[in-house]
Amino acid sequence: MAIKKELKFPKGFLWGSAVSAHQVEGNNVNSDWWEWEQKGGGKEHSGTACNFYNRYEEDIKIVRDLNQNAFRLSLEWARIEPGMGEFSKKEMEHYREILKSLKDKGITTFVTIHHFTNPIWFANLGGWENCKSSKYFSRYVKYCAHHFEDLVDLWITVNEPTVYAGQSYLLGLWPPQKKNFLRACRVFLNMIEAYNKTSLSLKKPHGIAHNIPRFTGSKNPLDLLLAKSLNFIFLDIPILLCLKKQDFIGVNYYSQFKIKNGKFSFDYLLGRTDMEWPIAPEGLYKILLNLKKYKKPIYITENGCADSQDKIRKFYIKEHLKAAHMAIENGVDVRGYFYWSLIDNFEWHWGFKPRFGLVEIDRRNNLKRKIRKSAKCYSKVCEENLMKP
Ligand code: GCO
Repeated sequence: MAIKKELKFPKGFLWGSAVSAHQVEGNNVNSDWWEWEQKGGGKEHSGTACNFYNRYEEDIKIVRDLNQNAFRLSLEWARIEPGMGEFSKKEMEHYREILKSLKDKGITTFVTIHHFTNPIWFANLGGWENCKSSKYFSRYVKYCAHHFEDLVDLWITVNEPTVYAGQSYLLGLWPPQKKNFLRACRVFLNMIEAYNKTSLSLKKPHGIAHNIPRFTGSKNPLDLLLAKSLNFIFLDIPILLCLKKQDFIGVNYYSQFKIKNGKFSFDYLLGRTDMEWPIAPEGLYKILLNLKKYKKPIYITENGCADSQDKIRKFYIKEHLKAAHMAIENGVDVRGYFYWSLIDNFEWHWGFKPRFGLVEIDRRNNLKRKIRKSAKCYSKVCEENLMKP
């Protein structure tokens, strides 16, 4: 649906993109994911990924040249604390260089402390199932606060605890590939406990990036009840469990799912991504309206689409920004939007095939960065803080 007037966003709105360490850096050899990949886990090995570890300066220049005023990245626990209680000065300095490069360009730093991957030593102690996991994690967060907080503007302590617990302990798709509902619940609750405990060490504003899908139902009352329950489970429960501690709510939104005769189905009215996820900006609008009751600032910390040919990305971004703008006009305190992702990257057990990047990575030509057309459209919105019809 074309917009009739310019959509102006609030003054100081953060416009950015996001990446995570394991998905872009390369050679994350002390992590549980690397070890799992070595044993044949997932479709592909992350290998050098996008070599962001060595090419971060080039990518940060792209962030600036695309008029983004903010950037979300993650610190890699397995690099910073490769052995239990042993911290790497070299890696600490490496991350300081990245953060300094962003700050020197006037880019707001949005830093994730845990984004799915763990040090091997932590995994060998039972990982997030271990009742002491929040103690081990607290030591790491305290170290990050002490060594990075002068260069961090906003913290995300944990990225998507529901997705991590679901993929790794319920569906068994990610390491350690368990399939047990109670273990998944324990992992989720330990991650929430870790967030609540460690937030005391952080002085800068902090929150969790919640993956919040939207569920709708058919006219059948049972479908509607199931959709309502799923929305409560995926939206309200994670937020209520850490509401007091959160300075803001991070929303990772991708798509909407319909419950029909008790089963998941997809409405492809507005099209679909390369991963067959429906394009459903209405879901983002409904989620943002629903979050208003919590009276916390909101950042859209991830929103994006797998689109290797760059056919739908411009439409996808515009439709979701329209949804965000409509929520803002309805009094929702949305303060920023981070497109997932800056560059094509390692999409977990799916490997490198899904292409989410504003910037294409040519994996056959030395990981050459190629700015996609859609990136330039988004860049215009970032520059003007408004979206033109
Ligand atoms: C997630 C993660 C990202 C994904 C992105 C696309 O939400 O799963 O934060 O690591 O790559 O969401 O699936």
